[in-house]
Amino acid sequence: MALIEVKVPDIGDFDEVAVIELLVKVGDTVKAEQSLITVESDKASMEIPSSTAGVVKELKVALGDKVKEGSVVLVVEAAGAAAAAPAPAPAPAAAAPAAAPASAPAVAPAAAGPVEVRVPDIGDFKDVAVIEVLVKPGDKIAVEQSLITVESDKASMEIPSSAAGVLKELKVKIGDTVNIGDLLAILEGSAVASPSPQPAPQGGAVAQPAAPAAAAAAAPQAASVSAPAAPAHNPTSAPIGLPHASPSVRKFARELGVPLEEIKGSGPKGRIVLADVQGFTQAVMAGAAQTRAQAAKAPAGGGTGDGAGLGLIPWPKVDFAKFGPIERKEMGRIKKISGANLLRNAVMIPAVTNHDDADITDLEAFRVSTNKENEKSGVKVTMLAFLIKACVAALKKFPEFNSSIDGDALIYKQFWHIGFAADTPNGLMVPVIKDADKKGVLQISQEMGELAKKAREGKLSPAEMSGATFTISSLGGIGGRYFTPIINAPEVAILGVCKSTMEPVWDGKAFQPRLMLPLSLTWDHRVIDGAAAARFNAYLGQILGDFRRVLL
Ligand code: CAO
Repeated sequence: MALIEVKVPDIGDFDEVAVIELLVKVGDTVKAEQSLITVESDKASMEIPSSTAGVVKELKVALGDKVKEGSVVLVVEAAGAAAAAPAPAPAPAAAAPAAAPASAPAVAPAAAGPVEVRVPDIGDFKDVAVIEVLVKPGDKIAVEQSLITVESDKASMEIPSSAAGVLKELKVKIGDTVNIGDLLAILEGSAVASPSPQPAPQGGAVAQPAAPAAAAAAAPQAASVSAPAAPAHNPTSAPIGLPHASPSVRKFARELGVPLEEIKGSGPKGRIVLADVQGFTQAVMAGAAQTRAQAAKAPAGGGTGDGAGLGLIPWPKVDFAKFGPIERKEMGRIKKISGANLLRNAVMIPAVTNHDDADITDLEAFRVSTNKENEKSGVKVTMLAFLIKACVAALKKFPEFNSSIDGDALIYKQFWHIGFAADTPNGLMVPVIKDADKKGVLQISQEMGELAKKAREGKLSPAEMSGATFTISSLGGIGGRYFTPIINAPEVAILGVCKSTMEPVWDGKAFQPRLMLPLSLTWDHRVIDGAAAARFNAYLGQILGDFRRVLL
């Protein structure tokens, strides 16, 4: 194993640049060309890539340090072939491009007629994307004034004007890709930089991975314009200036469609870091924040149901009568209320559903015999009552399923109130069996019968429908195989149950006829992960397979 010093390669004309982000830490495994740090001057920000693959042994720079070509960034323990590779030699300075802004262009006498401004040498970069347009037709442009910002995956840079004059026509727009020599703008010229930008000879810098020299090849950089300290997010406030973020953060935000200019940066000088973009996205998804676009579209008092508040295209409006006879019926009150709740829960909860089967052969036999014995009592023991007891046991074993999100915290409830979905002529209702942990299956069956009857008669009180910590939705009496129930917020999970069927199950020697119950557990991924959900279902299956386990 060889220890290799990774150094700052040729970064063009820039003498000393500040380290503004550390993208790796000691112990990390890095690939060749992986970005290690972000540096920034007043002209550009760029990520410095690793020249070798290996494990980071020592970081030689800290935030705020100044580095230049040849400065050691870190020490990597390289493995295999990479170990044999020499430490990256600083690239020859020959790469410094002709259009490097540091060498102020001389201004030639006024040019008559229109003047073309083209993309100067931007090093090894090909097809870089235009991410910002900084001027508009009619603007008076000074020599070296930035016209557009372009960005690769490693660096962002502003492209300066080589001439002064009035902008007559802009030849590029956001999203276009540009290369050296592409026509950017036409000015009604008054002065031309001399010499006008020419593709520079491709020097050593281009051999450097990610060629940060290309960033230096360009002029003042949008991301480096120090944005004033950003206020807390307020979607109605005006933009706070050009966002201050590294290229990778910009790229990440762009991929998610996140408006970077609306994010408050938590890095040095208000710089937007990856965590800020993630935090903002989570807040918007949870409804705790809105983008300016959402705020502009959202009607006062909430959504209209047409998707505008979500930034979606409007709901299709179709004149159905054109296609055949129709009848219009207002939706009932319960359908309207439950519909609004279901929509919110479906949109706001990152929900995942795990499907599983439980062997209830013995449990069903026990249920049938119990009902025979209790025929006279008039209380029928239902499979759902057993499921409620089994779920309580699983909720006790996996307490996060019985929790609720409260801001950045989880509320773990020390009570087990189980809601069950009841199909009524007026729509879906969810009565709640309170303190199901303290009740027997017979009592639960009896209460369920009473609550389901009340639900169908529209006589449930609000108290009888509140306080649930977990819900079961059973379609077992009707049919179906699996489905994906929607979580009943602020709960974090719901169990869907379908019709049990006799199936051939392999016992290691032969197929046995077993009564299998399909289970569909939907869970909130902010609170629960897939492994926990699989364990919850497996445990539930064990209990339903042998109900004596409830006692353990
Ligand atoms: N597999 C096979 N059969 C089942 C079963 C299962 N998982 N669960 C119940 N059954 C059978 C029962 O054995 C019973 O059959 P018998 O009449 O022959 O004894 C029949 O189905 C009715 O069962 P039940 O009276 O025990 O009622 P239940 O406990 O299944 O359901 C209630 C009660 C209120 C949940 C139900 O009436 C209901 O409304 N279900 C619909 C819930 C719903 O709409 N969920 C979807 C919400 S998302 O839109």
